[in-house]
Amino acid sequence: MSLETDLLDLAVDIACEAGELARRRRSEGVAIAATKSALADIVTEADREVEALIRSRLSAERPGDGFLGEESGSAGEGADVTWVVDPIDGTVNYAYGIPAYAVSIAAVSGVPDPSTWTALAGVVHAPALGELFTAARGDGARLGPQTLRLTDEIGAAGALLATGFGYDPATHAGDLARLAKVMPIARDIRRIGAASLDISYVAAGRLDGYYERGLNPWDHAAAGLVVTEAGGRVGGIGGRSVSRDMIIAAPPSLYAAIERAIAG
Ligand code: LIP
Repeated sequence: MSLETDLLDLAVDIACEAGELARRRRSEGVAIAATKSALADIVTEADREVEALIRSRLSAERPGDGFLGEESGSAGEGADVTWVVDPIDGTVNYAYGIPAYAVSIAAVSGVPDPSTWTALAGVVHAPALGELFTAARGDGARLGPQTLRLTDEIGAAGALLATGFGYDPATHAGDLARLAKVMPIARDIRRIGAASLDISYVAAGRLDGYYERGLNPWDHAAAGLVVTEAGGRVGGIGGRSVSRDMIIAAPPSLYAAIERAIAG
């Protein structure tokens, strides 16, 4: 066993417990607890309860680690290992009863900043869909027991791409202009509504590629490792790392094509 696989085993155990709680709360009915950055940016009581469960389990099992969560913020700065957590990614899907939502838990070393961290382990668990994407650094990526490995070939019809749009209506014109730039290389577009699943689907070959502006670290920390461990590339534009400015996840050749289309 390695540190990475030990961290992954813990993340999987916690993600499964957290996913069951999220699924149970969904079946009992969802209460919107508040809005955040915009009217459309909601948080449910379940988001808060699931993150509290994850944080409590991690604190009990690894008290010296840091934490960065979508709902409860950060703690433990300077720790060797920091957990980057989105308790329910795809919150709007979750609130509407659309099953495309996931518990996303990643362990990273160094400052929990996508431009500098080293992702060590990641799990993306979609409880309503019964799927578990996992990756440990240097140990590959899996969907359940199945090893994931990307090919760098895109069909003549073009790439099946996914993206998303920000909660702030003021960003929609730019997002749509960017989509118009990318459409010439796409056979079609999907908007699934949960970045962690979008990115994991690239690793599984369900999508050829994904890009989005405006993501937070917890949206992509786990799924980004799933893609890189499956042989894909995750980053920004012009050699920059992932940031709120842009994330692209794709096999290397398509990554370059998406980058050219967006930058063009
Ligand atoms: C969501 C992402 C989605 C993006 C949304 C939002 P949340 O995360 O998964 O891809 O388009 O704007 O950021 O808010 O459900 O955790």
